[in-house]
Amino acid sequence: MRLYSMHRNSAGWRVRIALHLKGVPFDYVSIKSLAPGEYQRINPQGLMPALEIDGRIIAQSGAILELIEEMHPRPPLLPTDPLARAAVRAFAQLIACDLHPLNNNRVRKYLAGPMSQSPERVDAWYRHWVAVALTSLEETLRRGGGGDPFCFGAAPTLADLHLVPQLYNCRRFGCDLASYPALLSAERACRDHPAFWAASPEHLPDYRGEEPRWLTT
Ligand SMILES: N[C@@H](CCC(=O)N[C@@H](CS)C(=O)NCC(=O)O)C(=O)O
Repeated sequence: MRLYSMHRNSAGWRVRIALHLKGVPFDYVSIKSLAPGEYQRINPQGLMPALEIDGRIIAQSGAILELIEEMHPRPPLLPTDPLARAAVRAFAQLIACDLHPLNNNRVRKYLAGPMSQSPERVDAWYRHWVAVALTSLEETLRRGGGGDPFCFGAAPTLADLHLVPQLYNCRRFGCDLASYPALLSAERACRDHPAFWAASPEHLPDYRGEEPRWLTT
């Protein structure tokens, strides 16, 4: 298995956590540039991550996570109860489908470039959508008992895999996270987990110290 990603690529970080949780060995290939060209020959969409397995390329972190779960079911990334599974998926999808696509690099670049928005307005855009999403996620955990110690109970699930990179990203963009104690509590539990530790940006060969270390943010 070969994972094409870079250290702060949050969708790729989700996949790295899953691989470490399940103890699946993989080669990490650091992508230096997403400019049209070489990487698009691997993933036509030009976004990270992509997983190469048996010579085939799979894109989209959600599809990759499902594949990993199907090939390596233990430990599971979802609870056994169907309703609990749906709740975990809903939490993860709020991040992957509703928040992340609004705030990723290419969207911010488009706002700043062709849409002529100032850095302050682009940051305001980012923080607005973060606040909308994190408020819902916090309330979701609060209603469910929240952070016990992970988002949905005693073991990490897809919810935690999506939450950790997202919160790291929020801090990089100066978001105040004080209003989300249940999310922060689940994140603290992840920090004590070796799989999350191993998957964090500062443990990757392409981390050069430009961004904060996850474990000390
Ligand atoms: N839905 C995709 C999103 C992939 C994505 O947006 N990846 C980001 C990094 S986290 C990326 O490659 N961004 C490059 C850019 O925005 O220019 C997935 O989950 O894999």
